[in-house]
Amino acid sequence: MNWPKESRTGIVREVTRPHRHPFIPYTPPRLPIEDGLGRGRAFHRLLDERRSVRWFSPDPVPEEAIALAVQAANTAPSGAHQQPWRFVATRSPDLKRRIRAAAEEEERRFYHEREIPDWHAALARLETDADKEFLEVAPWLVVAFAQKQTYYTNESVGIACGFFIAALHSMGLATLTHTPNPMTFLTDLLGRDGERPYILFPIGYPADDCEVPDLHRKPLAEALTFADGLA
Ligand code: IYR
Repeated sequence: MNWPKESRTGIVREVTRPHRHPFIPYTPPRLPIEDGLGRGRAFHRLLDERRSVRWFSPDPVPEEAIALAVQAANTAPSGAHQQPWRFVATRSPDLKRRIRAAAEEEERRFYHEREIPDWHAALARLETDADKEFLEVAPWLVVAFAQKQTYYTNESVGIACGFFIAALHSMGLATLTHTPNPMTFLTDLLGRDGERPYILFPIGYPADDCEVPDLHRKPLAEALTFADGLA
């Protein structure tokens, strides 16, 4: 079926787009740049305080915090707006115990049986090992699943997870992007047939005696190149 569409120039043309979304105005008030930069600095300061945490407090975290973080994740851009993510949350001690047991089984294989020298060397500095106590101590486990392969599924779910992590941090909560490899056991344990586990997030407050490695972010000059000079 042909739908008349008025272009920006006012010319009406016929387009074949039976399922076209209706378009609505998007004209947010323009923020004065000084205010924008102020917000940008504050946002960077906030994110710069975030650290990945492996020692959690068992203190409870309300369900609403998880829902808010997923609402933030759910605003992520995605390939062809396919929104190919599903977040599955649990605080069931029994499920957490089973997830820990299955994750540790994979991690033991990774640490003791697989020969990946570069990877092991890079991880040695973080002093990680196959013990994943945090999977039972953290009050919540949330697994981000990628749904059916569509357009840019990995990128889309990755961006959603980035929003999710930032939202948790903004609420004073800590997490870890945990990816036991393989983690197909999560599909079975959480009954998500046809979905691919993407990241396992333990979520809670840092333990009172939590420590993190004294890592540093790479300098801006290594993260950003202004290519204007190349023209
Ligand atoms: N999955 C293992 C190893 C590991 C891998 C990466 I990439 C890290 O950034 C940290 C650890 C583990 O969780 O111990």
